[in-house]
Amino acid sequence: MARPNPLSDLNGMVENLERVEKGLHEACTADDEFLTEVARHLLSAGGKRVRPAFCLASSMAGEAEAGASSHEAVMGGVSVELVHLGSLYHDDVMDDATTRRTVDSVNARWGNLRAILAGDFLLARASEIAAELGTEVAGLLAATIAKLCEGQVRELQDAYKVGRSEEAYVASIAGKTAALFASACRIGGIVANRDRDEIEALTEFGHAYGMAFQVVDDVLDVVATDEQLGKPAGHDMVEGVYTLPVIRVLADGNDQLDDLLGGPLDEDQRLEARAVVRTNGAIHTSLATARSYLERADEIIAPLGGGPAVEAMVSAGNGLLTSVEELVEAG
Ligand code: GRG
Repeated sequence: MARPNPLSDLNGMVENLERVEKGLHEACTADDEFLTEVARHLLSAGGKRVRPAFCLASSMAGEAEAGASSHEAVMGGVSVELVHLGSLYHDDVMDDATTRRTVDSVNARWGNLRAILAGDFLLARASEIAAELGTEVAGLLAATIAKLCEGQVRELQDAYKVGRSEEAYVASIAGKTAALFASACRIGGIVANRDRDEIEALTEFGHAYGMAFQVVDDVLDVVATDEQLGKPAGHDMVEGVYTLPVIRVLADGNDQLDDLLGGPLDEDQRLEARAVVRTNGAIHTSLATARSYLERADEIIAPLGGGPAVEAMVSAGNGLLTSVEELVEAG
């Protein structure tokens, strides 16, 4: 399932993202050849570069035309993608993941120790770049990394908890995912010297979009195939991560799912659990929740006026939902 960059139709975005790519390549270069190889592994494997694209679009929000981004906006994009990459390195160690972006995960290829160190290296590079963009961006990025960790810890604390509440889920994804989208948009606004109220609106937009993004990601884990995801499907339930559709089926009193979950799953149990969640209305209500986050995102960004960047950011939300809705209907 191709999930392209949702902002690639914005004028200048393809070229701006090429500049981000160059910056990422340089940032992933270490004195040591081996560290360079490990640090570039997931970068070379692809990825949509969604967060840099939102940073770039935010830096042009409200302008009548979109085009070449400033150097600062490009480097803002590089810094947020490096944080994302670093978090994937660490996440794959925690999950003992074997595949990411259709290739071997870093831990699978080189072991946990090297994966953690290379992840740290990427975070250090992100911090270095953020510092070049000023103390506000540096402080923001550091606080964002802390929020990612807090969100992830919330998730770990709820592992295999069949009574996990929606509030606990929302608090976790706000930290582990929405915080970085919020900061990507905020950095775009800061480096473009936007008014403070515009910077706040961009931040809130990024947060709401990031919440929808994670809900969609969690629905995809249940409805998509391994090939479509580029990693094993249904892995969240195996890992004891009970996401919104699962929480809703359990809250509905589904005994079959309740009996299956609460501990590790074998292959048959994984397939059975997926089938229960897929055939229950929770997929549709979860997508409705994602839609309401996107509606909130659109409302927040409206005061920034029209212009191609804002229009692209709004239609990115529709694209996000359409791709998964099509998959649900086809499946
Ligand atoms: C030290 C920064 C740091 C974090 C430690 C491990 C951790 C705490 C946080 C993990 C957070 C995490 C993995 C959130 C999931 C975010 C998510 C939806 C990832 C998939 O994003 P895409 O679809 O992936 O943008 P691509 O491959 O396209 O970049």
